[in-house]
Amino acid sequence: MRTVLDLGVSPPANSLLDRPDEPQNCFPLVLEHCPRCANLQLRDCLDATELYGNYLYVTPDSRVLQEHYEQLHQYLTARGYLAPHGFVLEVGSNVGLLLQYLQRKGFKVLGIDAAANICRMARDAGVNTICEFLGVTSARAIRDTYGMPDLLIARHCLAHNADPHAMIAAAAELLDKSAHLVIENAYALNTVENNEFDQIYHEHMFYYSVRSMQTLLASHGMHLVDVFLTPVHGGSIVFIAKRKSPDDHIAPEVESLAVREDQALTATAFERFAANAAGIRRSLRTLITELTSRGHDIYTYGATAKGNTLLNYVGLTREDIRYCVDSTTIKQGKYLPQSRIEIISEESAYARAPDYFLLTAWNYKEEIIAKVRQAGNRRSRFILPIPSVHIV
Ligand code: DWN
Repeated sequence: MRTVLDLGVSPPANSLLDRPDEPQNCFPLVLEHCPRCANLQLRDCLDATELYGNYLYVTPDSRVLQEHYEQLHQYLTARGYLAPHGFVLEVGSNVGLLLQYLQRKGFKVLGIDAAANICRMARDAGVNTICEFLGVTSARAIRDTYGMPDLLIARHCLAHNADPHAMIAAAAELLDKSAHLVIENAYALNTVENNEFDQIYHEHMFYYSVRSMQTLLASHGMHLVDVFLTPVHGGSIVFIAKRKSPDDHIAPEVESLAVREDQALTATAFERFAANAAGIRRSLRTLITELTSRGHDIYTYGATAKGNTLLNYVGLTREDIRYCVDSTTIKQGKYLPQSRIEIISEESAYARAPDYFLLTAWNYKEEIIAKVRQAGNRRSRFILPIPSVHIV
């Protein structure tokens, strides 16, 4: 393994604090690359209960994500990976927004998620959700109770798993030879090429590429039949896999992306990625110091996991940033880990608008800026940290 970027020690990104003076555990955050299996991964993986025991990330009900669900639905049905009225099982289903969308489209749905507090919210929203980690045992129980799904989907979930082999082995238990496994994660190529070092946090244990996904699937008798790229979450890849059959059609995009990775994910690229992260740290620190010294007030927008990596790596705290704005009610009133910035609602922020928002939910840039302007705030400007520091 070779170290790509060492971000020091920090608390888990979603370990929000009830009080600003609350002590908290910090852990190393080091990204490494394995030339043998092409994996980009964390050197140290935290225990799942430390990360997901009482999980505070709730999928936002955003226009961008609803459009993404529609794109997923269109792609999977148009290419024959999902038949009408099929049975969809989602792993890491959170509060069930995707499953609610598919339910409205006539599919039979079931969720499985490890966070008990989140599962309760999903069930309250009418989505049948099992509170478990997906493994071979829970897979067999699902198969015996609900039957075999036509499609198993894991959106931004496999990478959050210290043992991806356990989840792929569980998928192999659940899928017959005609069913498909859909895995969506932040794409390693986007992370490295767009300087998205803030995607590095303890939940993101793996940063998958076509090459690394193929290696993982092959050890379970599965392979990729298709892939497609989407801009959500700063650039994600949707892998479509199944149990290997000799007559499977493999979309040409699988190999063409793999070849592009061979040219892009090089030692030089990793060195440039680390240097650019350091450059963003310098630029953002300088800008914030300059703005605050001139009496400007700054809030962050989005109590995001990636925002905590950004703030903690740059060294920004509640001394620099007055508030963090977030639409998630269970986050409001809490404090960001390490920076200890108080989280307030959008409504409170609009009532006392800052000079600048540091957009730590930059992946929703258009949606959030439009929301702020529609709320009547034409004054605040937005600092975007990725792919380089700039103001809009
Ligand atoms: O992999 C993961 C991705 C998919 O989501 C998880 N490990 C954790 C999480 O990462 P994140 O926290 O960086 O994700 P988001 O979806 O970028 O978080 C957006 C945050 O911004 C949410 O807390 C909600 C908030 N938000 C808001 O306040 N107003 C979002 C929108 C769209 C808004 O209008």
